[in-house]
Amino acid sequence: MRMGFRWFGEGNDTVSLAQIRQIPGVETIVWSLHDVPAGEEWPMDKIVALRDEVAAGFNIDVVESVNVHEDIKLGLPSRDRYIENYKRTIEKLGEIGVKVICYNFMPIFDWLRTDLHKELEDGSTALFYEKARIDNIDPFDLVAKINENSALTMPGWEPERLAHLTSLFEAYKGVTEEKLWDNLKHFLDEIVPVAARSGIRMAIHPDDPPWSIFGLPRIMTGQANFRRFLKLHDHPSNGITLCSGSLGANPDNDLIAMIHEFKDRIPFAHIRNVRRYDNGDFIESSHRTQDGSVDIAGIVQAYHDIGFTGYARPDHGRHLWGEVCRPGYGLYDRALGIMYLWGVWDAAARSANKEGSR
Ligand code: DNO
Ligand code: MN
Repeated sequence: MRMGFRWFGEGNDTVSLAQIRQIPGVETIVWSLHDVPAGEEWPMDKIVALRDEVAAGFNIDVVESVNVHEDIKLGLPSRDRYIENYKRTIEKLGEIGVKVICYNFMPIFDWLRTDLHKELEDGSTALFYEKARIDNIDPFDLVAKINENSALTMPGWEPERLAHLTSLFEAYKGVTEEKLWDNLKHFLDEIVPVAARSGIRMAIHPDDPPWSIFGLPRIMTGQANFRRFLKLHDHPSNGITLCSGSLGANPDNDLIAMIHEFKDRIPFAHIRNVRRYDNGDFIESSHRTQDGSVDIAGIVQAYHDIGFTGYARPDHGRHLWGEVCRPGYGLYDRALGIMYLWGVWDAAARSANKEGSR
């Protein structure tokens, strides 16, 4: 397991590279060009500048995300141009040595929460999803609320996309789940060969939460659908970002079973916990198994059991000790999370060695 840490770039993140260097065992900066709109080809000078900034202390092997333009997901004729741009971006990232590109195929929204600073019993705050509010809210009200509460733009909530919400919702009216599958297959057939030639493994992120919201189709939701996804374009460069927190919001998802079934197709793991409530709400709790509903210790053990050599990151964390940061992306809880993941991993390694020597 190679440990990574997501970093949004100088001036765009409250955490510094110098701070990340002091977290034990972090080798990889998980990065992106956050100022390039979805659909545009990434400029080489910006890619190289980022690489040079990070390269002194870390590798730049994982990019999260190269966002997919909405016209690709909608299957519009204009997708061809955006797919070409996507391919050029993959090639450029391959040239500088990137190994994994994380992306998602969620219509309109990326991850969705109703409260970015919900207080937990211990006084820390975390991202929270209140099911009844999503079921009953007009999406336009929700967007306004989130923009009021957050000083920073969240990934996937780029202003240029949110500004066109009405027309986007109109456009998705005819897009069924099956149509979305077709559009995803078309995209994969175009880009996976380019990724393979560039030495890159594509890694789709699950939908978060893993169910339909506001009547929009969502398909990357669980084990059966991931099985179908991997067969859509059956190649090692077509892989998964297995996110335990996104998938773990649905109690039917058995993460450990997925790790075993998809073991050769997981170039990137997001490892975080969520606490689920009976009414369908969930909150992003600390990484420790006992603190949430997802067996993080069991998941790390499963990665160890399959001999996982891919990249991992702690994904989101709570906001601790008064830290002011990008929602979910503070320093402290993600650093604590990493130490928990290493603790379980190292214990698994020691016990495997002991068994081996018997
Ligand atoms: C949620 C996060 C996501 C992720 C993007 C990838 O679990 O990891 O915001 O970064 O969906 O495209
Ligand atoms: Mn994730």
